[in-house]
Amino acid sequence: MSETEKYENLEFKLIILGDSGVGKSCIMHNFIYKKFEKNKTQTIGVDFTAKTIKIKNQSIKLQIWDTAGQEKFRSIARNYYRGAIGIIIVYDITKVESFNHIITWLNDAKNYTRNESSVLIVGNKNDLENLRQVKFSEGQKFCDENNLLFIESSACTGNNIEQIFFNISEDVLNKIDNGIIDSNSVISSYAREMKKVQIEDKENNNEEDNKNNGCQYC
Ligand SMILES: Nc1nc2c(ncn2[C@@H]2O[C@H](COP(=O)(O)OP(=O)(O)OP(=O)(O)O)[C@@H](O)[C@H]2O)c(=O)[nH]1
Ligand SMILES: [Mg+2]
Repeated sequence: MSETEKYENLEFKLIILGDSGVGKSCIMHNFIYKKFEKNKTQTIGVDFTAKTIKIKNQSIKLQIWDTAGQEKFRSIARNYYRGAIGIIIVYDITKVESFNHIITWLNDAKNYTRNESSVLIVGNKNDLENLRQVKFSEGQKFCDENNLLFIESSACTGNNIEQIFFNISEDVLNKIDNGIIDSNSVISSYAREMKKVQIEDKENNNEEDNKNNGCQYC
């Protein structure tokens, strides 16, 4: 941890949800490798990656879980929702049905994740302007009405891909700063185990001290 960092070992679990083919895997791929993979195969179950980012001098390790949009994998994918603090729901701006399904994904996520989680809605494929079926203003209105973060992106051109991950992480970080999320609940599992051991050690030492009434000779 550098001197200016406020929290140690922050690790945010993010999940990416949305209909099959909206571009979830391409978004994750572009974020990690900075390039578009045109012929990505459909995700089976879930895919996982990790990347560390910095926001306002604060390092945050992102644990990113890319889920399969296909119905047959939904129950497998749900097993990975637990503990997620950021939910990214993607629709395809050229497919209105994927926009209409956001509410289903939202309910699904809310049933299986933490109450304080941040939710970001992403209208992807905004490079395909001539095929657009969902206006930017419609996406924005839906998110304003439901108190959700909103952004449009393109995994093809890279437009706003970094912002997706920065915006949702910044929202979580603000909640930690404001006491809505306990920072100890979003640290790496290794750091959490170490903290537990330190607390147990302290309690054991206190017990020893109490036994001897603090006297070091008896
Ligand atoms: N033009 C354009 N095409 C995109 C974009 N993002 C993804 N695609 C295309 O859409 C196809 C599906 O993208 P994926 O990332 O595999 O979709 P997915 O949401 O992960 O699908 P599942 O794994 O089945 O849930 C890709 O093969 C890309 O060719 C984008 O921003 N613009
Ligand atoms: Mg995929």
